[in-house]
Amino acid sequence: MTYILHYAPDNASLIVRLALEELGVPYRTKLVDRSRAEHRTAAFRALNGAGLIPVLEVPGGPLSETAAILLWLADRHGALAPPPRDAARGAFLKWLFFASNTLHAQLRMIFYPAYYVGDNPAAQSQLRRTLTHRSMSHMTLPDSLNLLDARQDAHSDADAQMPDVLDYYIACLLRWCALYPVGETDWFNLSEYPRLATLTEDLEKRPATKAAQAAEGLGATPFSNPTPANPPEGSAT
Ligand SMILES: N[C@@H](CCC(=O)N[C@@H](CS)C(=O)NCC(=O)O)C(=O)O
Repeated sequence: MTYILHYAPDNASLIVRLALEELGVPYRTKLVDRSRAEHRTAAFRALNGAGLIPVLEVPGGPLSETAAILLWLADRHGALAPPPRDAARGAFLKWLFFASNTLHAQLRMIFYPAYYVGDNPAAQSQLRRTLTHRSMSHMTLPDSLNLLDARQDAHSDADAQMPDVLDYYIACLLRWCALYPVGETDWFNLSEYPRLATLTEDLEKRPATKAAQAAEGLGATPFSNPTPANPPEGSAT
């Protein structure tokens, strides 16, 4: 079966696109028009009850949750992740879940503060300030990025040869740290995370990244020095 990726440009679906490109498996895309809030329609919710992008249609039905889709693809195609019995599998799963349930979740809070603290601008600013300052006592965005930067030590040589799905997940999260919310990204400086910066440059050399750049209008350096997406169809927000 040809997979169907329900996507919006520069949304979490980008990570799945990169994995599909890297695997070289056939897929087609179906735009979710965010400018018309298509992800909130009954038709889209029939695919993902949470109303979130991405969805990947696979032989067993529609799959959602980015990390689950990535893991499913890696296991099904036997690539882009350590296999179940590999010694590196545990650490891979730990950081995949960390990227999904901590870093990605933190980013959602600064992208959509109203979902978490309501419409009060002061409360929203406070949430952003709290999440974007280094704390060391509880996990904030810079703390999460520090941990992921340290994780790169463990396998950076292998990365340069053959990235895993988590590398692409992290690269996209770094892209969004640099771009969103527009005008409120001062807290983020990729050079403070040198091993992650190297990862972004390595991934930008790969044909999978080039394909995604063209498909979603991601500019010349989509991870290491991103510019706002200028997609041929649809909109990022
Ligand atoms: N936990 C979800 C989060 C996905 C997510 O945040 N998707 C965004 C687009 S990047 C979305 O659908 N946002 C619309 C909304 O939250 O209303 C996953 O990992 O797939």
